[in-house]
Amino acid sequence: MQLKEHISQVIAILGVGVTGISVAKFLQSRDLNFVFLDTCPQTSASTLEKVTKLFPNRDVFYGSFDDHFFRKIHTIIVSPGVPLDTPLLISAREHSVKIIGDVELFFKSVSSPILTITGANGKSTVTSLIGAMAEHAGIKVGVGGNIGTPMLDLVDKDFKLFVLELSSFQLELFQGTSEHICGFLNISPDHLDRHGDMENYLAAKQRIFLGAKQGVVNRDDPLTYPQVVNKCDLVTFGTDVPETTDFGVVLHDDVRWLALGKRRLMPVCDLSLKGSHNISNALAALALGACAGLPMESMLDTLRRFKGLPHRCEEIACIDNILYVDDSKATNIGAACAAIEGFSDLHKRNILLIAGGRAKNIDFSDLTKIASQSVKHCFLLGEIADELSSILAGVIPASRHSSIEACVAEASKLACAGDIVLLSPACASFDMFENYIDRGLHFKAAVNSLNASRRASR
Ligand code: UMA
Ligand code: ADP
Repeated sequence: MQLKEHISQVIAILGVGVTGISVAKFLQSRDLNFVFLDTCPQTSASTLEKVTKLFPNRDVFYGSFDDHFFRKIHTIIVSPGVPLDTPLLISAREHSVKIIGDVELFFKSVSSPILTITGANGKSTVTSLIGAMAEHAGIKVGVGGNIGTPMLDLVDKDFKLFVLELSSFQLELFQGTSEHICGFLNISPDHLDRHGDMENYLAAKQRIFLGAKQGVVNRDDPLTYPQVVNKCDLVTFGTDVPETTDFGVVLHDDVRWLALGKRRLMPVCDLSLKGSHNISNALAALALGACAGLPMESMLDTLRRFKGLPHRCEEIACIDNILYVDDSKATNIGAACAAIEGFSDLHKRNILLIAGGRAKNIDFSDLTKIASQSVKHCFLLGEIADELSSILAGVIPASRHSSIEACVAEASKLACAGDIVLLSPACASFDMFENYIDRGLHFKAAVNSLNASRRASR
C-alpha cells in the first residue's frame, strides 16, 4: 500500500475514538508505523489509558503541534468527528501532509462488492434492513460505518458483501477510489454547526456518487439525484407510481402495494415497520438490494419480519392506554417531523412531545408547523430549552424541565387515554447525555419505573 513508501516518517491517527482504534488495529496488522493525535483537551484520562493499554508502544500526542512535528508525519487519518478546518489539519495541509479518512483505507483494502448509504435520516434503518436481507439470502455480509461498527473492523473477515452507512462527516474526505453501489435517501437540515450551511452539507452528501457504478435516489427528494455529471446508472424509489425499473407504491383494489414498475411486490400493510417514512426506507432497501443482486423473496420476507432498531420510534410501554415511544435517534428536525407525522391523529392533538438538547444551528420552523397540528404539550430539555420555549410561545403549550425523568412524570399527568408520549428530541444529546442511546435508555428507565409504580398501586 502507498502508505509504506515513506519509511522515515509515520502515519498519524487523529482521534482516539472507535474509528481511531480500528485504524490503529488495521495499520498494526499491516506492520505500519503510526502515532495517535488528539486535539480535544477534554479527552478523558480513561480513553487515553485505554489506548495506551491497547497499543503500549505507540505515542499519543495531544494539544497543539509545531512545524517540526509535521516533518515526521506523511499522512493523517482523520476520525469523522474532527472538523476539517481544525487548525492542526490546516497546518498539516500547508506542510503537504496527506489527509484521508478510514473510508479510503477500507475501499483500498477489500474486493467484495460495497453498498454505501447516506441521507439525513433513515440511514441506519436502511443499512440494517439490507444487512438482514443479505443474511436471509445466506450471504456473508459485513455491516458497518456510521451505524457503529467502524468499517476497518470488517476487513480480513471474508465478507462477500459490505453494507456501509456513511455520514456527511465521513463523505467530506471520500474519494470513491473503487467501484460501489450507492444510495442517497433524503436530505433535510442537520449538522449545520459543522458544515456551516445546507449547500456545504449537501455537497458533502453528494460525494457519495464518486466512483459509484449504480446510484439509488429518491424521486420524492430531487436533491438526492447526482448534481454533477456522473456516469452511474440510476434506479429510483418514491412513494408514487414507479416507471418500469424503479420502485414505488401502486394502488390495487384500494390496497397500497410496494411495487417494482407495474409488478406488485407486497401490500404496504404487511410491512413490519410502521410510519410513512418507513415505506420510503423499505423501498430504498429493495432498490439497493436489487442492485446488489439480492433475491426478491428474501428481501420481501425480511420486510415482513424486521422490527426496527432500538431508539427509532420504538414502542416502550402502554400504560393506562397511553403509549410511550422512544425516538431518541431523531437528532434533527426532519426526523422528529417524520415521527410526529407518523403518530399523529387527524382528529385531535394526541402527542405529548419531549424535545430539545443541543441544537445544530437548524431552523425550527418546520417542527413548529408540524407540531402545531398534533402536539398537545411540549416538554423541553437541554441547552435549547429557553430558545425553543420562545419559538413555541403562543403556538404549542410548553414547559421546561431539568431531566428526562421529570418530562416523563409530567407528561403522564397531562396525557389522556389514546395519547402518545413521544421522545423525539430534534436535537443532539451531548449536552446532557453520553449519546442518543444513553438518552433513550434514561427515557426507557423512567417509563419502566412509572409502569412499575402504576402496577404496584393497582
Ligand atoms: N477529536 C479530536 N478533535 C476534534 C474532535 C474530536 O481530537 O476536533 C477526538 C476526540 O477527542 C475523540 C475522537 O476524536 O478522541 C472521537 O472521534 P469521533 O468523534 O470521530 O468518534 P468515533 O468514536 O471515532 O465515532 C465515529 C462517528 N462519530 C462521529 O461522526 C461524531 C460515529 O458516529 C461512528 O459510529 C463511528 O465513528 C464508527 O464509524 C456517531 C455519530 O454521532 C454515532 N455520527 C453522526 C450522526 O450519526 O449524526 C454523524
Ligand atoms: P439515521 O441513521 O440517518 O440517523 P435512523 O434509521 O437511525 O436514521 O432513524 C433515525 C430517526 O429518523 C428515526 O427515529 C425517525 O424518527 C427518523 N427517520 C427514519 N427514517 C426516516 C426517513 N426516511 N425520513 C425521515 N425521517 C426518518
